[in-house]
Amino acid sequence: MSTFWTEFLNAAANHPFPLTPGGFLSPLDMSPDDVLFPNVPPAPGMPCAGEDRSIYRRGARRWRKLYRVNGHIFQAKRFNRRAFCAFCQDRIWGLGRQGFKCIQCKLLVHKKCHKLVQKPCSNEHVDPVEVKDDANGESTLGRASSVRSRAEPEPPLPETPPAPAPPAPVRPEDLEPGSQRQYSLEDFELIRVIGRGSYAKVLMVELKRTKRVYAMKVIKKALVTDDEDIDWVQTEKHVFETASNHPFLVGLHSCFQTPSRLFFVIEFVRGGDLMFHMQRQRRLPEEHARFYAAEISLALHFLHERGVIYRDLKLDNVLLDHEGHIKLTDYGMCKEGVRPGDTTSTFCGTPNYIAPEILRGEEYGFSVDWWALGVLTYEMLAGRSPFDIAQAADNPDQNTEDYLFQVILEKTIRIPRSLSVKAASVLKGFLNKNPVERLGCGENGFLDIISHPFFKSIEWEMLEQKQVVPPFKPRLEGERDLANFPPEFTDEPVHLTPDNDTVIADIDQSEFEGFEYVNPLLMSLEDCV
Ligand code: C58
Repeated sequence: MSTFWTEFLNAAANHPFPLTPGGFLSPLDMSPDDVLFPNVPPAPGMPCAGEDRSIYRRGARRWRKLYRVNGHIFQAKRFNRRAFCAFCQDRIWGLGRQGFKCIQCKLLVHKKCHKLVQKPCSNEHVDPVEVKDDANGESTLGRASSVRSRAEPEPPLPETPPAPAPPAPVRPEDLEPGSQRQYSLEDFELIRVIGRGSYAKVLMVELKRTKRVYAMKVIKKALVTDDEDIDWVQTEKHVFETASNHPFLVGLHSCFQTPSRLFFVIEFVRGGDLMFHMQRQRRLPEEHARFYAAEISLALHFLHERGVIYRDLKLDNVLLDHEGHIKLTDYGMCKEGVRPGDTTSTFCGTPNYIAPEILRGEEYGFSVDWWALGVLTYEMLAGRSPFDIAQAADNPDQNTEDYLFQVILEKTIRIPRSLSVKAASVLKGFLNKNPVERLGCGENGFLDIISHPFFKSIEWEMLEQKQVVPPFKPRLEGERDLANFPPEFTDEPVHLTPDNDTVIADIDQSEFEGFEYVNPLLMSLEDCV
């Protein structure tokens, strides 16, 4: 059995006319093209004044794994209602992704039975790229969602399915005296939209009681309740808990939910992101790029040591605090529970930063983060992506995701001659297409990074204690200065659309039980106000 993705990529690479980029784009990713320039171009399709087309804000996506057996194209699925396995006739029930469904003929089987299916697919000739969403709103190829393979055996099938427990929101008055109170949407004033991804919208908010500002990541449950996406909400929470102990990772204030949404309240980092900073600077002096790359390395290494692959390093996710130190945000793509040498295989990330081993459909580990750091460091030093293709904008065939993937896999990376030998060497080290030879991925792991000549002037211990003065201090007028924020969200209304009863009726609220959380450390800080 091969994963469908491997085959699909091979087919795409040999395809004379590129498959539509829409085949890859997530239908959830429907915000207008996330380009950053508010100006009007001289003519449609022309770049705006000062526009650098190499830098786009594009959301990360997860691709769903598809398994091909006997003409069927199976996708992991969670079944809330009655479903019976077409192979063993038993009921498909249990938590998590307990079954597989063919995206063509809709055949349902247990995950454990899917390889044994003998009945061929009745609908074999449907081009998977052309498959449209069916009436149930189920996704087709290209929808941005994750697959996390479950190692545990299937739970035994109960005689009668347990009734889903009703959601149990905890009210402050229900709590023991002295325990932390929970938060709700009413506690916050929504100030403005500051970011958006395939799954989430991010707001700047104020906690009314303390007037403190936070970032609030809002996720619609309807987008995660389908299929196997639930565990990444858990992962995001765990990573937040881990991250609270590190100076270069954003920490979590609290979590709460409404019938339609999940909310992560995040410590607010005020200096904007590296994407915004780069758009003003074009390219950074080596000294500056070195500082950021070194702080990011420490953050990644911290996560790796705790079994987490970050998987979504990009300029938009590197925030600058008021002093100019970095903080990584967005743990929505993380993979947790990875031990040294362990691998995973979910196809995910943001196209420009996806490592070759992911594109090749190979198993991968922490190596993908060091690749992404290579791409990001290249962007800082060169002012453009290493995979930028001149004239690509004019040639529609070269403007597709497939073409980008082909370039990442095959093209030799050109390092601008203006860069120093050490900078060129660190870029070549991180951007090695072979993860085994890549800088940071060998036997010595992180040691090879900290001892690389490019980082010679870095005092790593001082750096981790924020004892090194950042090369650039974001200009901030006051607590709520918006000068460093991307302008594209300025006009967006901050309100959340009212809950829709029919959408809510389809959500299995039991999936989100226990989501509420209050960070005790941040809470006690608040009480000091
Ligand atoms: C920043 N790229 S999680 C805006 N986007 C985000 N900002 C923050 N967290 C996240 N303090 C995002 C996104 C996430 C997932 C979906 C995609 C967007 C954040 C966290 C903590 C500030 C921001 C740019 C920016 C940075 C600072 C202020 C305003 C805008």
